[in-house]
Amino acid sequence: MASVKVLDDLAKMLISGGIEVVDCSGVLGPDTPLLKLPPELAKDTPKIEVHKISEYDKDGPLWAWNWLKVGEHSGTHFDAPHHWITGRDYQDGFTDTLPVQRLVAPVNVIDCSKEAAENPDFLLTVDHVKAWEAEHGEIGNGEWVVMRTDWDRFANDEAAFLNADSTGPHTPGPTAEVIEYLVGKGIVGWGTQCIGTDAGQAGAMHPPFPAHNLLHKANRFGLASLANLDRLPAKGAILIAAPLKIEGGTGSPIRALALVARG
Ligand code: 23J
Ligand code: MN
Repeated sequence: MASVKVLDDLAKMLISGGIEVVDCSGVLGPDTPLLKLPPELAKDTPKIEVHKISEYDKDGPLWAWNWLKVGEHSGTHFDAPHHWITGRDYQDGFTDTLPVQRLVAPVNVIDCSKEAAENPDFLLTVDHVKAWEAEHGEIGNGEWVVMRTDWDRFANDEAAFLNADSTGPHTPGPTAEVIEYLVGKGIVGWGTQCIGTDAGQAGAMHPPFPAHNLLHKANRFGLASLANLDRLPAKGAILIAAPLKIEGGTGSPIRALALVARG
């Protein structure tokens, strides 16, 4: 069976390091940056708390363990279709019902790090994506697409990560047209290195929060606060991005892992 040889080769390459597993998640803890919404408009996700149950002490002499208070949309995380009103009716749009076959897929990494460094409000356009495809190859059905901005360098500083002023947050993201274009290509999902899948100023776009609106309307997934995308090739890596199987969940923190060929 051909598939046996593929998995046998993969296993050998994983053991030898010929395929590297790159950690595309940031640290999840009390200092992880969290989304801030206008208080008159909406409730925020709560601060992350890590509570010790025991650490080899009177509350558990031989073991250490914690319990967590954490919102679904915290840190490096997954957006399921039911997260947005446009995706509300998909029965397979929850963390416990979505098709896991789709979560392990080739990843296209669009490098916008230079543009984002020059302009925190940088928006990725269809022309830019088409130019990227002309250079690296077409984006295919069932694949992930992620926007590299190297924003993870701010992940230890919430103010810098959110980059908000009196006019709101200023972080890079996609235009509505890019998400429409990629959904048309059949992508499984779209990911960014910022607090959400949309740009900081996306509340004023048409439709508001176009990545959320258009991805989830089409039963596609979102990934936010991804890390270490500078360690991935433009094409050729496999991304594994799987949410916890939360009952009726709309998202979940993830340990995003990329398989990258070395040498
Ligand atoms: C709720 C409302 C607006 C946004 C978000 C959540 C996210 O970015 C998220 O984590 O999905 S923009
Ligand atoms: Mn989210």
